[in-house]
Amino acid sequence: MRMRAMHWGLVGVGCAFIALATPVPAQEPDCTLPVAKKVDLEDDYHGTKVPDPYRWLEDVDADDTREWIEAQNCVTFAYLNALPQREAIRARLTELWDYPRYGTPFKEGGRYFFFKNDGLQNQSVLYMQETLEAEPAILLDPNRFSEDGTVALTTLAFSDDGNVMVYGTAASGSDWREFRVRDVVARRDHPDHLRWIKFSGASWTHDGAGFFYSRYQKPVGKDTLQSTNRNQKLYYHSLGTDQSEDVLVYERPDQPEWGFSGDVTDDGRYLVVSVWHGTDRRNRVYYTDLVEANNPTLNGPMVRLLDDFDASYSFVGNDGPVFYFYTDLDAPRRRLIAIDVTSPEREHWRELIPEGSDVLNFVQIVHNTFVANYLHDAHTRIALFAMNGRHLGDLELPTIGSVGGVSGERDDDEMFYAFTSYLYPTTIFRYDFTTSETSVFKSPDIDFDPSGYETTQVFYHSKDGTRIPMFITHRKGIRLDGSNPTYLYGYGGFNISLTPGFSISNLVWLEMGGVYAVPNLRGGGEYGEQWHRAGMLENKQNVFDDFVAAADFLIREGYTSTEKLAIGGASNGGLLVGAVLNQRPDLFGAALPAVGVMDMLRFHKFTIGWAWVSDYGSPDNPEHFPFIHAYSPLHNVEPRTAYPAVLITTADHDDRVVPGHSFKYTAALQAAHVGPKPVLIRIQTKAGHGAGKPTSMIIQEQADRWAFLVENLAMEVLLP
Ligand code: X97
Repeated sequence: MRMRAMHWGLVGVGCAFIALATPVPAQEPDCTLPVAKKVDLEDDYHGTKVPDPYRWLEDVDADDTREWIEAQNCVTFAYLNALPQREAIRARLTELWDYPRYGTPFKEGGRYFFFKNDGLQNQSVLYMQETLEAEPAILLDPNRFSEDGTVALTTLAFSDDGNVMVYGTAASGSDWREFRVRDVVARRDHPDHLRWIKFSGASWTHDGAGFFYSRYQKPVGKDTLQSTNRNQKLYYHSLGTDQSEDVLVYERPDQPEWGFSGDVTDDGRYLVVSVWHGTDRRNRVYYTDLVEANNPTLNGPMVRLLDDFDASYSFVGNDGPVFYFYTDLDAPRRRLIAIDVTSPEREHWRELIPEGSDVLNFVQIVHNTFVANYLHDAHTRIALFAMNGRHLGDLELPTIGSVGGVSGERDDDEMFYAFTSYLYPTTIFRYDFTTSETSVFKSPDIDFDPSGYETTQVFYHSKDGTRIPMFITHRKGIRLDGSNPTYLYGYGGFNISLTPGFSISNLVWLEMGGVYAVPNLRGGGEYGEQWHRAGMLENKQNVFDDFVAAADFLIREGYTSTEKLAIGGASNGGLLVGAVLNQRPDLFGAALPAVGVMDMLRFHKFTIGWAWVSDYGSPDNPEHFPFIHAYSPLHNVEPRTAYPAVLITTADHDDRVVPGHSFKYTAALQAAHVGPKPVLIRIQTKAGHGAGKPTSMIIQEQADRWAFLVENLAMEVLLP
């Protein structure tokens, strides 16, 4: 590797101006787009030399990077502030957002708990009540964690009797968690305080004396927001002790990339440990016998039940030594099996629910019934099965949509679930197993009439002929004359499915006359593991082809035209937008890549990035390098190209996809861009990858996105 300073570019900034959660002052700041300096640095990948002139932007705390960030935000916010519709959009978002909404209630130790947001509260509040009719009381209000709502509540885990709970918090959107313990009856915290937790839940032993959780070593040296996460260890924390006294339950120093997720079974008898290796869906399953639920043995041997890493196995529940899993072993759309751990050989496994034509998304046991959540063409179907696998029937759902947040225990007679769709505000339903009746439990009190809009599901053919589903939502009666502003949003990776969901942000887009289109690209989980594999590793280009084919379809069918078409995506979807922009800069009017993986040659060097090698492959592998290099957004920006209007977004505390990806990509795109359209980056402070973001910040960001599209798709907007 050679390194020599080439040309120290102009960093002409006349203002110190950073992203604020509150509206910025109207006064015009004096700033110009900084030309990022280029350094003469090159890496050799298996014989191919690849320059990395903006490597310095990876060091987010260096003075020159901070200057660059300030200058970029200065220019971006000056631009956004001057957009005529921005304030009206923000006001409309705020107005529509302001309605009370509830999460799915859940029962713990005989009491009910639920989340509620009054409307504009930055974080939803946790309530408890003795019965569904009783007056609810606040158990925990995350809005009190911080002044500006940037500390969010994450993990929740109750003891078996429901009298004490562990809760996790995340500051400024980081993946790092701190755990605390709260007495549910006294509604006061215990002194326990645990740190350096990531990618972990918590699970109590049934004596209520403590819980299992997983953590990393406290990072040394390098920034906690950049250093790599390896060597996760499984611990047991005894209530009332210092974290330094936690008992190490399992570690694998010989396998630094393995992680461990421990769950105590509902009967308190076993600790089931899922061993994960990054985002690979295949896992291992180990367990240890706690022997006595109320006097558990913590140091029993760890039994390696499923140690072949040949498929994904998700633990559902158990009847004594009989463990139930849903798995994709020999079944890419998954099935439910039972393994008796006293005779664990494969020939003794029993299949309870065979693979069907729909993907088995997840399974829970409520009322001694398997509640199976299937995806049929990317929308939910719920089927009920007896414990012996007999199909009892399907639940009737209101329309094409998604069911999430199913709650209920094995001995309950009722379950609750949330139903949502593009035009169906999230509603909580109660199902009574004794009468087989479904009723609306909580419907959102929202001033929205869906009858003026419609969602259709279309199927189009991608480049290689594959049939891809796409949801299209818009006002009824639009003319298919190519004039409609259209927002095409995709993801395409990691077996993640984009299923229909209600969002106020999208509603405002629809109100402004926009079309909202979501194709279910390959790489996702919509049709099972085969669909996922068709969009990963050397097949990743299929994802981009599917997205481009969606754009072609929308133009061909008269929904929109290039000048009126915007694309968007976040995280792996930000990579999608970046890659497609390079391949088809002529096809779109605007693009919104958010928190994207843009440097495909160095993604594995930061935080949990190495985990994505399962989907992306590794640039260090000579067989993978060519297909990765061929689409990496940073490395395929074409010099002297007129790009569409681009608003790149990232945040300073994003430790899932570090902001350096977006910084380097912005510098490259701005240097290459020769057209009249703006290419800008908006860098949010005190925010991360997205989870836990306060409502006020979401609204401000969304107003900026829509205002950017209104301007650059030349929309005429009349908001109510
Ligand atoms: C992640 O990067 C999650 C990182 C940590 N993590 C794993 N495996 C998960 C996990 O490496 O949380 C996992 C969770 C959900 C989906 C897939 C993997 C895990 C699994 C079992 C037990 C414990 C942990 N993710 C990807 C991401 O954020 C997508 C989904 C989660 N990306 C950002 C991919 C590229 C851009």
